[in-house]
Amino acid sequence: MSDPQPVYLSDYQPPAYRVIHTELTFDLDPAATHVKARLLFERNDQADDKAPLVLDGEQLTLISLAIDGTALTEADYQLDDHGLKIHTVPASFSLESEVKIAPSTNTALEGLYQSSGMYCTQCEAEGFRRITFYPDRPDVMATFTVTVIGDVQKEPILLANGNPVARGEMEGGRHFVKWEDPFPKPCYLFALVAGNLHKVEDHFTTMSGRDVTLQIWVEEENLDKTEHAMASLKRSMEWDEQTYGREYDLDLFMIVAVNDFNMGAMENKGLNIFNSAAVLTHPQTATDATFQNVEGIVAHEYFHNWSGNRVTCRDWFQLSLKEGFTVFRDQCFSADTNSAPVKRIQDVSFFRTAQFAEDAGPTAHPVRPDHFIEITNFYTLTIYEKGAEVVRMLCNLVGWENFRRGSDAYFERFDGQAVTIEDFVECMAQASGEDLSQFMRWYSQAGTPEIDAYGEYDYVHSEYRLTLRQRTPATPGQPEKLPMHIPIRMGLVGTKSGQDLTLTLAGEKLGKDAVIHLRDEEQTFVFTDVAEAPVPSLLRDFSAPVKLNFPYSREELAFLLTHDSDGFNRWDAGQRLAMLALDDLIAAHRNGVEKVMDSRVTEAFRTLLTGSTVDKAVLSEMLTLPSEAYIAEQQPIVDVDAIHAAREFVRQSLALVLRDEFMAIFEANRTDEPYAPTPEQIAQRSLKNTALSYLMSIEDEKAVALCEEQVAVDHNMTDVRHALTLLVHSDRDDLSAPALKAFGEKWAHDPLVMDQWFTIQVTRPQPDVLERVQFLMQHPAFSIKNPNKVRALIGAFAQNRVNFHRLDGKGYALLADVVIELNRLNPEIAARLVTPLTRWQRFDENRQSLMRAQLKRIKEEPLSSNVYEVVEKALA
Ligand code: B3K
Ligand code: ZN
Repeated sequence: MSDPQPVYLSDYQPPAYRVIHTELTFDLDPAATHVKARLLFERNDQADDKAPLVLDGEQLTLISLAIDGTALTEADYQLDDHGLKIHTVPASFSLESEVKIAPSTNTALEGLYQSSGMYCTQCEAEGFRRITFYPDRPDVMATFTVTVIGDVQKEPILLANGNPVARGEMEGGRHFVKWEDPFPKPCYLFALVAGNLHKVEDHFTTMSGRDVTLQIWVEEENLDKTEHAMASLKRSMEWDEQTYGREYDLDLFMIVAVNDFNMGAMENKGLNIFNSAAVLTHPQTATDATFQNVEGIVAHEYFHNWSGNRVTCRDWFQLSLKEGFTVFRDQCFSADTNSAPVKRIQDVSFFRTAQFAEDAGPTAHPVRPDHFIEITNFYTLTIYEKGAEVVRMLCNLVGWENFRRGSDAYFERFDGQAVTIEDFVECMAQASGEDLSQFMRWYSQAGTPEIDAYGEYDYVHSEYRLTLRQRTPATPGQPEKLPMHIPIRMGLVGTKSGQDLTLTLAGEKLGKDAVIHLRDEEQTFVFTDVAEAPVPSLLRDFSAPVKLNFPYSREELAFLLTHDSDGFNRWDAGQRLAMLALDDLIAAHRNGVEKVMDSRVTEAFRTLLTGSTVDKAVLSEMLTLPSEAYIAEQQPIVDVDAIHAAREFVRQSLALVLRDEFMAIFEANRTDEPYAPTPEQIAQRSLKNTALSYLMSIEDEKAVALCEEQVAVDHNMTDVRHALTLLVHSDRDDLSAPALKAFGEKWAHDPLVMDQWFTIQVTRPQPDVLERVQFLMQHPAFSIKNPNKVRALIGAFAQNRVNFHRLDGKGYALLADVVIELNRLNPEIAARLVTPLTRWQRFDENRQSLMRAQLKRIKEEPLSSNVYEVVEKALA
């Protein structure tokens, strides 16, 4: 077997034939579904008239093939594992084919598969080729007519994209529904769902007065868990009209919840398919975080109707064109709907932990990669989140009004087309008159730019000189980097007044908060008329996805923490201050020296806890220490134990000194109000539970009692889960064991709650976790074939830093075992799961060799192209 080969962006060729119309008939059967296709093809003008017809097709059993009604013989075509080549075809013709597929044995969850007895599809990126022979590429867009035939009893509901146009009974207890989608689409947006589903229905009137029927389809027991998703959908539809002028286009919009799904959800035209974890909520079963996540994902998939579906990608290298833009859109929606600063803090804090790590590791790639082996491996934080940061920078660079005009132009000019990132950026350049040529490097250069900054105040001339030097580290395949165009939003905060000072640059008054543009490797910005010595507040609101180093003193950080007018940077100053203290403690731990708490951190926390200025949700974020994963990101060599010990020491020191203040915060934020996922309540719960976490870090007797009380409430999973987690993660097994048992029994029937039950247990710091994982893998609620279970148990364990990185290497071996098994069952999930092992360079030599040994063991296996690509890069 030869190694899988990459495809290159530079090899892109337009298709020789396009599909004008696609007609499909599915005769459903678990082991032998028959798919008939009638495809109307036309040769493109530019194509050679001798060009063969090349169709993708994988794991299909070919039954028949005909062109314009004439059956083809084996001499007319060539068939292999990846598709079909028909040697000669006319300029326009109809291709009729019939194939057989087996949904019940499809464990990869790509193409047509069964989940809890229901049929469903996942075609992005290249799953449609597992359904029928087709030019499976996004630049082939066709209208679709789809007939679904199923069993009246087992599949009373038969869904596909678009509008239902016919239905009827058939012989043998079968029935059919015929669907038509009038909007030309690439086949990755095709969807089919069939099963015993129940719906909740609502309506939305669009801005032009059209009535749209909204349906959420679920298993019967989940009918009471759809309210929040429906409300989120309606808010999203309204937001996209008001913010982008985008109206929904069909008369029907459907969401379906399925239990087995590789990702969060999928934006199939008119028929979004969701992982049940990304759509179902109920106060009793879902936490605040889940409520907010559901809102964001519902919005994201809905927004794709324009950014992705009406205007799609020319090829998969352009994936961030739809994903980066759509993530930016959903982030703005959530910011508008909830607390904007908290949304930004949470997004950035995740981004700086996880995307920075990706950008610094062996799988680093640009926002627009130039080659890949397996596109499924490129649904990454770089494509999604860094892509969104790049669109956010564009928006800030050209200003919202120009951005909106650029986006209108983009949707109008390219409606019904498959386009490139250049097309998008060009619309923004035209709308604003800005030169975005240097900016385009954000799409082609991988790696996180680092900026070293320093400033000097000149008392004599009242000048502040700020020097910025940028550097982007080498990444695989990209040893040399060019300077980026980096927008830096900033202010100068006067140390006397505590106020933002007016910024005057080269004689021009820029206001008190302005954006400066770093374009060269090194630039000095001289601010004049600076009346008092300032502390610079740089990269406000995280105006660019970069690492910024400024030699702040702890006093300066404490000053910014209370005086910065930018909420995001106030939070960031607190994180930086905590990081300095943590660095000292990590060093102390490593050197076996007694740990001493930095009183400046304690005093900063005291000010936060007793002051009244900050809103509760922001306060809760400010009281939260950087995560172990984020701290690790900042270290040259990751010492998991020292990081854990240092962070615990800070938590406990704060809790000991500020015990009464934390208790007062807890008490002040308890409420008897019935649960609602409102921003006010979420903020209050978050603050209260943060306080409880601190108190539990010292196992304060009263806090333990409060946890026991909170774990028993019945109407509020946020509180229950938090309290249960604190008990399980404490040393009070006498209390946590019965609580876990009761919880597991109470929720045995609910897979989404059982996922939480798994995660709570395998994220605790105690050393028994590996054995627990092994034990729980045998639990009846666990299944290796269900991606949510794998994420909840194995994925969560791999994030448990002290336990996954055990010095005996057993954590790594366990992960490798699961990867090897999943490589056969579900390569997409296997390739994702292996990620923590690929970060071996970050650890000490001992762990490095243990991690590499497991990667090598995986590489010995006959590998899917997915796992092959990741492991190959990791060992390169
Ligand atoms: N577009 C889908 C991606 C699914 C691909 C999985 N292989 C999810 C989203 O971004 O909306
Ligand atoms: Zn998306």
